[in-house]
Amino acid sequence: MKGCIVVGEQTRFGPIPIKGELTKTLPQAREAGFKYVELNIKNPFTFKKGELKKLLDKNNLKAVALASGYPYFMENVSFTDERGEARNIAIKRVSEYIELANILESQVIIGSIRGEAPKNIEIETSYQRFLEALDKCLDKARQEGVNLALEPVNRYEMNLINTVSQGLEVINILNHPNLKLLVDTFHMNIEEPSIYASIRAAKDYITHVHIADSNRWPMGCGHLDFVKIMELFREINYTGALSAELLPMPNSQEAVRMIAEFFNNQGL
Ligand code: LER
Ligand code: MN
Repeated sequence: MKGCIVVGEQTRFGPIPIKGELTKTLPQAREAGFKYVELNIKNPFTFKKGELKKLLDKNNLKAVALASGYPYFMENVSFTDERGEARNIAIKRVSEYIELANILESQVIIGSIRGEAPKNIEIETSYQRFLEALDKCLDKARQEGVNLALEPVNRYEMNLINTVSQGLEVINILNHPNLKLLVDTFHMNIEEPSIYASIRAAKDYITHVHIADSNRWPMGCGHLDFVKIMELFREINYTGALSAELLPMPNSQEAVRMIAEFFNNQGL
């Protein structure tokens, strides 16, 4: 397993322990001892093609995953938007993240980009629009040799794909080799009857993990049992990243210190 930390540009998306310009935050992650990062970047091509890879290499960092939620937060487009044109823009943006993931040998997270299914129409219509958009992105993902990591997100943030079993259902319907699952301990704590049973059920599909305590603070600050959770990840032979996507609480510096300490104690 790989200990990883989310690094991102300034945005209203909260659970990013290290926020700011990547030219400053990537050296910060390296100095804190990290080798793996997940990137939350506004525009996949803020940096010219290849430049971001150079910046990562210079800092001895590997980007194991790219978030793709910005087009939803910044441009108000998503896979479930009622406007066909807005759905097409969302697909185009995700395709750009996929191109960047190809350059970085990374994967792309499908989380917030699915949007909030509009309340005034049947949820089934939104679900079909989501499936159709995701399927188009999967065509691109196959061409680029990149995996997409579908993330169930708790009901208070999104109204589509809240549970691990709903995520597995999408994987089953689309049946595509490039579609995998991301499990987030914070969301699972809210939605799953048993975090352990859900991880076990999804074990063949998990390609990435978001790790945070029950209150989305660093591990050890809430009431999740990380002894049991870590034992289980080892038992199922999970070899991917545990990516700390959590609030910079009580402050960014202290959060980064606690995350690094947690991974060190785990021998990661
Ligand atoms: C949102 O809470 C979250 O967990 C993100 O990873 C969604 O992309
Ligand atoms: Mn997450």
